[in-house]
Amino acid sequence: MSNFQNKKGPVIKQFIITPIATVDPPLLNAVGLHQPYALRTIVELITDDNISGISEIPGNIAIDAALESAKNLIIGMDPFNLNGIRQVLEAHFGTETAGQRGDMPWDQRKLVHIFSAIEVACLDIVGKITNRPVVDLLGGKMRDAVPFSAYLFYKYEGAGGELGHKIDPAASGWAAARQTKAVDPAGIVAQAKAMCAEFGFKSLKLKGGVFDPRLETDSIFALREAFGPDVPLRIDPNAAWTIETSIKYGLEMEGCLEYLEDPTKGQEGMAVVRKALKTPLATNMCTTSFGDIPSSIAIGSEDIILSDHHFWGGLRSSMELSKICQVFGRGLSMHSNSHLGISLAAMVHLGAALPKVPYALDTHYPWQSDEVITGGRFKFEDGSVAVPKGPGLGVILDKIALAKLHQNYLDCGITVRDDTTEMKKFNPDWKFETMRW
Ligand code: GKR
Ligand code: MG
Repeated sequence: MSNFQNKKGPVIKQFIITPIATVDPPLLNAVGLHQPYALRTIVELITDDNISGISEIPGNIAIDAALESAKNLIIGMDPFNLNGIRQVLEAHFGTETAGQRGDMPWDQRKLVHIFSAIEVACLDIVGKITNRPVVDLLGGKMRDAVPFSAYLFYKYEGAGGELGHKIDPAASGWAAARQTKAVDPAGIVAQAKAMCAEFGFKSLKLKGGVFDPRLETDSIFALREAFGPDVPLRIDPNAAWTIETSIKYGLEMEGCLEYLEDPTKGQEGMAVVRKALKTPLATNMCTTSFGDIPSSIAIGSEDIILSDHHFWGGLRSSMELSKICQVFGRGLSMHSNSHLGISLAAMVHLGAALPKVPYALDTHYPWQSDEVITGGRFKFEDGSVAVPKGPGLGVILDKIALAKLHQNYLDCGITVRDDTTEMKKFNPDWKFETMRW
């Protein structure tokens, strides 16, 4: 037997799950309003030779319980054996259907979240053991920095966190703009200017599905007017528009949009809209898993899939998705939810490994002010983030910040994301309606 076969691999000996709550301003979407804190869960895996790997996923009490239930299955496994880990988790959680994703703009499935958390932390460990960055484990770096898009939101006044819907009078620069109300085209243009001045973004995405599509379409025209025809624009109503509304306003915005994201619900509806428009359609809602690909291809529901490693089962699955997109002529970009630097680092490694990045990726990062890694928040240059240097993810967990954000979680009392209940505080009659307009 060779030395290689004799060598015993590392094993995972500790699995630490820490729910955290991070300050989030009152951003509006089709479901309602962001709560004053966004939930994330930080996972740390530690091997028998004390190598630690970390990851971050969207948090809620059910996901944390699911992670907890996977703990004893994963302890004792080799972090290099991601196929084996996946098999164990599939046997534990069973097959998930597309329906389990739910109607919300964000995904409710468990297996994909849990595998993503474990896979990213294992890749961080493997990178540290082999002294290679995660991008190399995904096949190698195709670019040194990854471009992101500005993510504009209609919003109420407020800074989030303890201040809730109040503002911090001491804030300046983007921190001041981040708490400013934006409920009309002029507010969105001012927000876009402040965000681009701070982060240097070269593309703009507007979260829609909030107000009458007339006002939202006018916001796009106002952005076009303010930024000129060379800045790519997108709008994402999160499927709140009917097919007729999507076609009507889609035709109005024809020639003005880089892509129209999830105007309407479901692959069939998207396919009808897509046939009526020249503007490409993108989705993070109707084609969200490998099981959705055959029908997407058969009926032509979108042009661009907005992947998200938290929802597609990790970074390697996202690389597999990129191959499928290439074969079937789909573009690929990335979706985002409120997140901190561990998720951003993983997105950047993935973005750097993809064969092509034809569209700047989504990120909510400018809306967050907290951080859970040492060295502070990531810097954006000209709208891009450089691939972190160092082995693995190239970021280190800040244990003091983690403890503070965990305390926020314990104090704030939020255990699930619930934008509808938050909105009812302003409008008691509010209810979430799929296809409101
Ligand atoms: O943060 O309100 C939000 C977004 O609406 C988010 O939840 C969506 O998942 O950004 C997302 C999207 O592109 O649909
Ligand atoms: Mg979207």
